[in-house]
Amino acid sequence: STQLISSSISIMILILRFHLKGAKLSYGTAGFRAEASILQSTVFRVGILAALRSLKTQSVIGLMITASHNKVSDNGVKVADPSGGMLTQEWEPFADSIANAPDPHHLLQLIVEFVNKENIPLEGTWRGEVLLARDTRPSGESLLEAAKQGISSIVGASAIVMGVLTTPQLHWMVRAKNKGMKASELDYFEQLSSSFRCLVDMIPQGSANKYVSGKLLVDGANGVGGEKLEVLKKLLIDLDIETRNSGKDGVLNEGVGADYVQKEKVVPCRFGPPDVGTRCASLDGDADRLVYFTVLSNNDGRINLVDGDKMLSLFALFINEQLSILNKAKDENIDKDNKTRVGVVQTAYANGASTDFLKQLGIEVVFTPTGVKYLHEKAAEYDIGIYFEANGHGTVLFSENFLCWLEGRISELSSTTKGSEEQKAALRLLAVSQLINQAVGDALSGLLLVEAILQHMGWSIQKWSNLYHDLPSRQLKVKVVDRTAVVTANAETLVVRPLGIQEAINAETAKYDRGRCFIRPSGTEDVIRVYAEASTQEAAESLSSSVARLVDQFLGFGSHR
Ligand code: G16
Repeated sequence: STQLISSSISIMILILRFHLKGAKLSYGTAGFRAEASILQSTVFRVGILAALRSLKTQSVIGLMITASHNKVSDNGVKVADPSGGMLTQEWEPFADSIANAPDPHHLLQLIVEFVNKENIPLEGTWRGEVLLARDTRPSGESLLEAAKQGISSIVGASAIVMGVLTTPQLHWMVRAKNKGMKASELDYFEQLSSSFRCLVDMIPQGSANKYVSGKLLVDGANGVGGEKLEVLKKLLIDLDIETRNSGKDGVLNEGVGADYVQKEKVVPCRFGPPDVGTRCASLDGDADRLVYFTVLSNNDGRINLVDGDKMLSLFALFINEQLSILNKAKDENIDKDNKTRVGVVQTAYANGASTDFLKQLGIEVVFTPTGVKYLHEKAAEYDIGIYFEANGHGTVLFSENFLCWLEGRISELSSTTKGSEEQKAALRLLAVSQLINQAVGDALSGLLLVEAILQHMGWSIQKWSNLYHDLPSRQLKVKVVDRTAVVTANAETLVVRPLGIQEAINAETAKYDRGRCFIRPSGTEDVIRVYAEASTQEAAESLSSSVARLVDQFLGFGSHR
């Protein structure tokens, strides 16, 4: 079409400025990530993709510039679909091919072919709209500019710059805008704070114990999450939060943040012996992950980690409790054949003890490969789907059907038994659905839900942590010549290629009591990850080191760390 040709011309011109530099890129676990200086062309091209996605879906799309937990010199780009979730996996091959097109001619050809194949309407009244945001990385500003140019190279498409946001805030805004709801940053903060308030107001008399009024210390990873928490906490009268590592004097993700705390199991910078006994939490670089911890008293910098699995368990317990209050009161005719389906989604990284605990609660547990895009998709199959990676990335999804039923039940109970336990349980579930981000895992909304539930239960972090005892585990990463040489199956628990390595891993694992071990190529770093679990910490360390050596042997040179 004429428009495509004219937009193609602007692509041609711009691409000369944004030419491809460096390595082959892949959309990976969560978008393209690399050293920031080679990303201009990639981000420009993803801008084009986002505009086309907006035209295809006739909806608002999001584009986020972030490399989340990676080091500050890296950056990345990912796309949020109309639902606020991750870009549909069906478009990932197109993303890969345009990101790696060697020259403007090839790029143009790929775009034209794709527009035709997908029947993307270029001439309708909807011209495409993309919300753009970035985290606090210094390279973000110029990459955002490249994204803007990419979007506007599709004639008529508009790029709306939302500025510095957490990744989940942008996803939330995309979802809200497409649902015709209020979608500003202030609306986000107001929704979180009012639903939190609602949960706190319905706490049963006498259950809130003294500890909860104690301070919560939050490590902001020297990133955007700390900044935003400072704003949010002004709206929260029931929480005493002290934010550290909010970016003023430290480097993003360096010795701080949820990834560091969870992997190394040590205190982040600016936490130490005076904090023993205090409830602490850590956000990652773009605030889509959250872990809790306490500082151990032996003064060696080690922590008791309360990870994504424990958060998931806490949420599952609370939701189950509310459902059983609601179901107890249920009229024989209501929802008789339609029992609420609650499902939990985990990955191979989930601690074995957490899976046992959840199964004992009678909850259905399923596994997917790493990457919230997989977990989210699976969780959406349930009435209430709770998903978490051990690294603290996750959320709780409520189906439209369930919410519709719940709202009906609330109005019915308001006219019959107003103020009853059943009505409160229903209202709590509704508040949870408004508090916890329905688009993607969100450290800020997750933190408020944890705090509300702890207050509701009257639990200390120790009590929460004692729900079950984690099996000792260790995670390592190994540099190899080509990480794509590792191909896995069965939710990443089995290596199919290179041949022979799985047998070697099995033989090693069999030497350890309660041993479990798997390897997988990272989708965000150029490494192979090794995870090992066993009945003692020494055994977990030893199993992970032996398997890391196997990875070295099978996949080339390099020393693991
Ligand atoms: C991203 C993904 C997560 C994943 C993590 C690590 O998190 O969203 O689902 O667990 O990367 O992935 P990998 O082990 O493949 O490197 P984030 O917080 O970095 O966006």
